[in-house]
Amino acid sequence: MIDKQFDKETFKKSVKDNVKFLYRRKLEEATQEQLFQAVSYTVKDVIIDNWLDTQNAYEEQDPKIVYYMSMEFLMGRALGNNLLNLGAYGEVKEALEELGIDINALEDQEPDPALGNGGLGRLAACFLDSLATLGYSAYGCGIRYRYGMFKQEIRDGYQVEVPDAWLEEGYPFELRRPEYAKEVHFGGYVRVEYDQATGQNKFIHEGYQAVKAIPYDMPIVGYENNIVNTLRIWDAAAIEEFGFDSFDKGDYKKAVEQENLAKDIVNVLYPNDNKMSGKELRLKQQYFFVSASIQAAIEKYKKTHNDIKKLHEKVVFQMNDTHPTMAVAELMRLLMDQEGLGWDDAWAVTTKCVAYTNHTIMAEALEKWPIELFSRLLPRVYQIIEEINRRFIIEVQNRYPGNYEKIKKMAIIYDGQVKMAHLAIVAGFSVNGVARLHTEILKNQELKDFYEMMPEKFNNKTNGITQRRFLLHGNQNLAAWITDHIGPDWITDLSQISKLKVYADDEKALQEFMNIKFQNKQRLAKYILEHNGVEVDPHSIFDVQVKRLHEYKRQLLNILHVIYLYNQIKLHPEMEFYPRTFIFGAKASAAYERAKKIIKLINCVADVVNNDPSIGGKIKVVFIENYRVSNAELIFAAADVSEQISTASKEASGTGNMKFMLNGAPTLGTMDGANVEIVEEVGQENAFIFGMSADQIINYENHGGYDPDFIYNTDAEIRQVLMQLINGTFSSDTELFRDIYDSLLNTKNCSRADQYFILGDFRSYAEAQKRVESAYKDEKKWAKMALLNTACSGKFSSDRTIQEYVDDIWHLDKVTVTKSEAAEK
Ligand code: 7GP
Repeated sequence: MIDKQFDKETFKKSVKDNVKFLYRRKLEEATQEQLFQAVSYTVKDVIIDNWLDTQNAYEEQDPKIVYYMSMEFLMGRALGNNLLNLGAYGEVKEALEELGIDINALEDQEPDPALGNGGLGRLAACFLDSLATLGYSAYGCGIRYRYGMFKQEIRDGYQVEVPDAWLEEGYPFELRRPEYAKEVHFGGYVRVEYDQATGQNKFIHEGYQAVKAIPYDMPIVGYENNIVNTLRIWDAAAIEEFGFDSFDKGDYKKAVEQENLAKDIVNVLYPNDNKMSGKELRLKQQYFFVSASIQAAIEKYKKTHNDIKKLHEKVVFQMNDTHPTMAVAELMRLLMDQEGLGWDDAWAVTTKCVAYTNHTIMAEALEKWPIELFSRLLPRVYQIIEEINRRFIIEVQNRYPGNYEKIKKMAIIYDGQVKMAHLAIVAGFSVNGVARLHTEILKNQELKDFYEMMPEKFNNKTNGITQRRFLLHGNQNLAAWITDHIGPDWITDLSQISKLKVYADDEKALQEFMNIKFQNKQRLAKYILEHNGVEVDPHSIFDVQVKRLHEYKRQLLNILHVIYLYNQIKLHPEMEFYPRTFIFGAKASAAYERAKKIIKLINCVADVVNNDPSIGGKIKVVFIENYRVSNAELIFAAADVSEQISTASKEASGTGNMKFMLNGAPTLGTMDGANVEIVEEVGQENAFIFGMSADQIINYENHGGYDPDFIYNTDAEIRQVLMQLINGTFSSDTELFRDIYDSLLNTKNCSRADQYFILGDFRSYAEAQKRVESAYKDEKKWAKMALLNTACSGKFSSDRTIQEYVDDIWHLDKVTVTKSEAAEK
């Protein structure tokens, strides 16, 4: 059926027509960018037919809908992925070839819609792909930031942030839907009025500033199933009528204010990962998209249902961390102030509609808002939260009479602050962590009091990733090889990939598997040469750490170990050493000074090591600029070693770890996050595990006793490495890395020496790295290990994760969509 739509000749004609209509040019005259646009519009045309069919099917079958509420959706490029999911990649590739167009070059024209920071945002994108593929009705709800995640340039070894104007050329895969615009209100005050008729108080919000929220819909194409779901992201605009009105009244100032408010709200994504930014504008962003999304959800429900008290039978809101937690109060507000429900009815509905996922235990990521700010910006919403808090405290008191500690620890509003996680837990009917270990830590440490009071809410949903982007698209050679060996079922049922296990001792298969890895390494080497100007040897071990830069993720441990190896080779030039390329990719939050220093350090070490002829090219260090979804696909496919070296207990799950595994790279990691489950699937012998356990770390954190100075004083090689940070080895400015040095030791400048236990884990890491080297030298053993990683990755599909969310939390109905006659033509 899809082949028909992609009748080559029709397709080619459509591309030519688009070039003509859009640019008044002939195909031969079009730029690559214009070709990308023209082809994308042709593809969008096909998608829209499916989109309409899906809409019709949903209307007929009336399934329950999940609204995945997230401040971030890190989608990555759409063209190639959409073609694959439509089942038309091959045909289109051929058709384009016939037109003299290279599909890869075309895909490279697309900006990465980078409306997210890291793990949390990318997870949301994988979930949308799985929801559409599994046939569930779902909306992603978010913000259409004009500027997404900044582009990273490396100048003189430093990160420089460059604005990401991803919409500049026009984005072909979005649809503006002004007919679904909503109004969102900020500021003002609440007037209470007694309503004779009902005998109830009415709460009337007045004197506010209004912003218009305009949705843009992006199609989410399911894999070869005709389903197209929607990512709905909101743009903001001033409310013209109001503006003119104010202008007429001479209230020019107010009109301008509204204009500016609208412009500011959706201007830029906050570039923080695992850290809260307590900015007023951020709070506005949160309320803006939450309010618009919930209004839209209620409106949609009411079109075909008349009992708002049954909303939960058809609607569920999943809150991606606490950023959308305002959903709780906003839903209450709409149910009471607009739909006329009393508190108890509204609460009964709300608490069956909202669920919360926690993505981190990092204290600095916990959202707390000053009452002053909150109540000024959102007076009615704040009032509702106050009431939720008042009632909850009574419950706590009843449960723990006289225990004021409990109130202090559990209240939603305390100490002048609104604690969003507490609100999410109190109102949510489900609270989940994102890997087994993480959920256990939530239950036993971070959220212990809540777990004790409401254990039934807590559950685990180990993260997953979509194999369609990270293998089928990102590693096409391996994907084809796998399909040759076990058939194509793995594409929609990754558990099937275990069938590859029978090839674990098949020499021919192993050889082919490693040949593909080698080709992917060549492809990455070419990318690195083109983008970084560094030549790397694809025969060396590609040892990769790509993820956001954060101290807990310990890129510092990695680079300190590189320095250590460098010292070893210089000291013992004769020693056997298998050539290694250490590849880093990481953005640091623009305001995170130490993280940015670590990037500079990596680049300084690279400069020295890469240019020291005395080590004979045994070590190369490469920092890949502007790590993002599109180059990640190349990187995972080419990796030999997956560095997952966070301080145990700190990485909630990790998802990069799963992408490496899927592509046949064994994990070098701590027993943290989902690494624990990866090892469980693949076996200890097919991973390289090191370091202190989460229990040990937590024990040190709670009771003290960790002493990095002792290690420094007793281990000369570690001491040498640290000294090199401040003795001019890597920078003539000996103060440049002083802060990093200080952070590791009990100096006068440091309050918590080596907070992330880098020295504590150093020896164990170095020893694990030795094991990597000897394993790699044994070609057959390595090939088997790599293949088994791929073969054992079945659990880590986001399809599995989504099915668990559906079964345990959302209870959605499966939908099938058949192609309509109209679309067939
Ligand atoms: C991340 C976690 O750090 C990562 O371990 C996890 O795999 C990912 O979420 C998806 O669950 N957290 C964030 O990206 C983040 O910003 C703060 O968390 C809310």
